Amino acid sequence: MTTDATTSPTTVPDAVPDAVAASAAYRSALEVIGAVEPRVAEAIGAELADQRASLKLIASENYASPAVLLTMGTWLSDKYAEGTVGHRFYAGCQNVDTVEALAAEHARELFGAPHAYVQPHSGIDANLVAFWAVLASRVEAPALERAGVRHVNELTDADWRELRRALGDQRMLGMSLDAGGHLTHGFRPNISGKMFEQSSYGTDPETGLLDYAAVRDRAREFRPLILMAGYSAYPRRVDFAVMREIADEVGATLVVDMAHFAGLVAGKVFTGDFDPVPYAHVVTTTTHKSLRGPRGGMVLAQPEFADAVDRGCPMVLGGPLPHVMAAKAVALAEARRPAFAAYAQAVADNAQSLAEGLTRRGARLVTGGTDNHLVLIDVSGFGLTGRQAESALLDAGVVSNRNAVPADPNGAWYTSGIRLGTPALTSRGFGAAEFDRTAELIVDVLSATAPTAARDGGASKARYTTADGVAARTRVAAAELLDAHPLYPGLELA
Ligand code: DSN
Repeated sequence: MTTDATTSPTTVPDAVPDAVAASAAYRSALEVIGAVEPRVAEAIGAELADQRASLKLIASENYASPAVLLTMGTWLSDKYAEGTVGHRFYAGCQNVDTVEALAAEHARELFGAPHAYVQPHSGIDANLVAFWAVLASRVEAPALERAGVRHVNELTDADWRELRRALGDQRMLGMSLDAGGHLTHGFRPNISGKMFEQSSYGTDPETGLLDYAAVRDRAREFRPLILMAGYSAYPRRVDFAVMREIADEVGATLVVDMAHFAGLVAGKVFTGDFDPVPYAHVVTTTTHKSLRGPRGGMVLAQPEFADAVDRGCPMVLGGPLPHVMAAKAVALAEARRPAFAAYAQAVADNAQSLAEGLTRRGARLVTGGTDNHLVLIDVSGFGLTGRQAESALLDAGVVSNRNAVPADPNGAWYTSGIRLGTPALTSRGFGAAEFDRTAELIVDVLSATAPTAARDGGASKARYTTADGVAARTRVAAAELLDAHPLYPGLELA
């Protein structure tokens, strides 16, 4: 992949997708699919109906445009293209070269990054590419050879220890899971927790806010190779200028996982010290969350890491998905339009409205509010676990997910929190009033829900009951909101 941003800016079209044309395209596609396996065609249609009918508040989900979705259903999928643009292990990659180069160019221009690698299939993949790139760029080659790696599945814990030792016992410092960090930031269930000796920084127990002085102290003590920043459940901005200062002071490489808030960076809601791109050595992201693209990942890098990042496939990635890279190009082109900046600002404004609506009605929020796209309710204030709250909300047509809160007494499975995000419903056109009404519905359901005893009579963290009629009433109210803001307006499958 080219590493400089010297190409002339791509022309970004302003036309909005035509619902009539999209309807015709999907109808034809479903007819073709249905002729082979009607049950799959039916499930695709049912998924649209389900998505249209649910109040989707999962902070990591969104609705990609028909243009992005249609791009994935093409014969670009049929091409193997291991390697990089102009340097492939397969013949006939000229069109894949075109779409990959376009996606990378849009990414560089959108984020102001010197280098972009658009092959990762997911956020975990993007992080793996970044971690190997840092190891490859900063650890001497003889150490890698001495590791004598066998097939990864055969490695025992002792092997991993040996491998880590051979790599010089490299360390990663990331945000703890219960403070909102992500399991790919060095935690045991993920390979990053085996590759690196890991330590975490948390948040201030009083305020719930990131305590930069504590991060600095921990970094000085732990001396990580990688200082990891980014989160999946922290409802605040991060000051990346300070994080870079800390990384520089201890000789660490700053890797920022912006998967959750990439849309806010793209839409210039997070600028200056809150934009990770100028400060991080390497930035990773998914493309399907607030960025509203296809399901996939991406890496942005400073020039010194570019070559190593480009070795992502085959080092840690399978063959690139050309149809998805093409869809990334389309989504990134969309994100460069003025309308996307307005969308991103609305995502943040709506999160404020949701947070204020919840707080006003008595819900306790971790950190007391939000300045990004998500809020985290501590549902212990309602006498519930996250699991009970998640299920009760789902019964009422509100789709959310349970999430640990800092120092969660209920652990990572039952949890004490509910995470809510605004990207998806903002894509449907919800504004401040609709999010305030959504807050009212959520508090109604949580207030009307109580734990019930387990089968053995003891306390249950999963069982609950909601007062008669509340779930049904909420479904009706949610349907009113959803009907007023249709998903893919004008798109008709029949
Ligand atoms: N699964 C994503 C989320 O929900 O935040 C992160 O991997």
